[in-house]
Amino acid sequence: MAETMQGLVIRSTAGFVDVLIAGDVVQARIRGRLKNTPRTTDLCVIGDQVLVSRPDEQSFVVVEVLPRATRFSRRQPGRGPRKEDVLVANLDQLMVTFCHGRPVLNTRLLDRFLVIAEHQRVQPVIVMNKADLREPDAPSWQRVYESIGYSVLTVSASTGEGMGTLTAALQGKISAFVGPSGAGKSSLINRILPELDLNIASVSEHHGKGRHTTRVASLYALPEGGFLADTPGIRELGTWALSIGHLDRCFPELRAHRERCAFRSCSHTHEPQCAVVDAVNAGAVDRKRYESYVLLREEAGA
Ligand SMILES: Nc1nc2c(ncn2[C@@H]2O[C@H](COP(=O)(O)OP(=O)(O)O)[C@@H](O)[C@H]2O)c(=O)[nH]1
Ligand SMILES: [Mg+2]
Ligand SMILES: [Zn+2]
Repeated sequence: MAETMQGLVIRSTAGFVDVLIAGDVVQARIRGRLKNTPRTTDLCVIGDQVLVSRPDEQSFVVVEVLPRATRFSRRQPGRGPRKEDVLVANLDQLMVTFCHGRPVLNTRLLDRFLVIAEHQRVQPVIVMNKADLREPDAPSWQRVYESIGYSVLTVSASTGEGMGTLTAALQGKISAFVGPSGAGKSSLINRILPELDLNIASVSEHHGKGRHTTRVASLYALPEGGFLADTPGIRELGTWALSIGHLDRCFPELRAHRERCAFRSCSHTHEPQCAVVDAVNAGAVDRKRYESYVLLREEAGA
């Protein structure tokens, strides 16, 4: 039996994967026997650690996919037993990117990204780009999110401000950038990985079609270690339908209060003796965050 080597899947196309093994990238096919094993999840995606064998000089074969520590996924639409659509295995953090200037910060959308990250057990980091356009005082929303425990990195892809801190935060981790069109995600990624040369659109061009034509999922290696994940599914994150029971668990600042509601299954909307509503009225929980909770709850049909 040939010796196997462990590697990281960095690109996935139909039937083949690119695997990074000790600094080299090899293209490998997936062993047929693996493909035929019944499963409820994707067999092999970017971020997976795999064992690869080399039956002859020319070919590499994935013989085993190692268990995933975490996965960033969504349910395939439709009824009946649904297969999980895993976008990235072992994703460590979601860089939730907004900006000063335009497009204006939409805290509802910010909360939606944070909830998706919490639900997927991926660490969210708030990135505020276009620092060159910011007002002198730190905005009040920033204090709210920092008090909850989220970190806010202020950066500028134009001037380079804060890029050292951002690069350090990415080091050694698998990260993905999400956020509204026009916030400067491509500009930031280009600054971090200039050889990628992503397409940057002027804000006015952002409603046009034909961008992001590639459907391939990739991990891009960072010079200092770590990877950026790029998949069409992550780009569409802003439109994900939420179907989350226990949505209140995805709002970290509610955790301390929800235990003290009179009703165990309190929805924190209309019940008497609701400790969450009391906390909002007392100013201990931010009212806009609570409003996001109520709106997302309605959307989730919970
Ligand atoms: N003033 C300023 N403009 C920026 C900065 N970063 C990006 N932009 C501009 O914002 C627009 C959208 O950038 P892009 O990277 O395409 O955003 P994406 O849609 O999030 O990928 C472009 O016109 C960029 O030139 C920045 O740090 N400061
Ligand atoms: Mg872009
Ligand atoms: Zn309650």
